[in-house]
Amino acid sequence: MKICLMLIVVAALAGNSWALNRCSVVNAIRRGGLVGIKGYSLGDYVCMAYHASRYDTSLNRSPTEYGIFQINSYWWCDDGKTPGRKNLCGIRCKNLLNTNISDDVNCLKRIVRDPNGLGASTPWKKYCKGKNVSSYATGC
Ligand SMILES: *[C@@H]1O[C@H](CO)[C@@H](O)[C@H](O)[C@H]1NC(C)=O
Ligand SMILES: *[C@@H]1O[C@H](CO)[C@@H](O)[C@H](O)[C@H]1NC(C)=O
Ligand SMILES: [Ca+2]
Repeated sequence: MKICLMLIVVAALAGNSWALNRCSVVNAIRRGGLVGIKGYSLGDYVCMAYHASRYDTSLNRSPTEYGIFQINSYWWCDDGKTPGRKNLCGIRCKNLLNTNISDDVNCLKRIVRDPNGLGASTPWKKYCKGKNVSSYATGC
């Protein structure tokens, strides 16, 4: 049992080598001035990041979704390959895969200002919308 638990812990650590801790995500979102836009709370954004990527900034699970917020390459960034891409954030998608998320947060700000707001994010709609998300933001 002990060995089994240890293996799980080691696997979890290895799998999350690019994951930020929750408080650095909280602080980057705070600094980015996202809180209060259209009434969204800090918890909404952190909940969205958690469910989109588990805070893994290197996540590129589908060919068109990039980084901690799983930002889409059709609308928001340029990956040099998505047909018809709009690049409304004016950034390279690969810059959404490094551990500095200040540009990711800026792009999210642009996304949230669009009519759909955080409704553009499936993880937010599915796991955060209408829920009590305050615990994602506390203690940092
Ligand atoms: C993170 O990136 C921004 C530009 O997107 C830059 O201004 C800032 O200095 C970078 N921060 C660190 C710690 O490298
Ligand atoms: C949300 O949950 C927190 C504890 O996680 C609690 O303190 C708070 O009262 C709750 N807010 C609402 C509106 O239910
Ligand atoms: Ca980045």
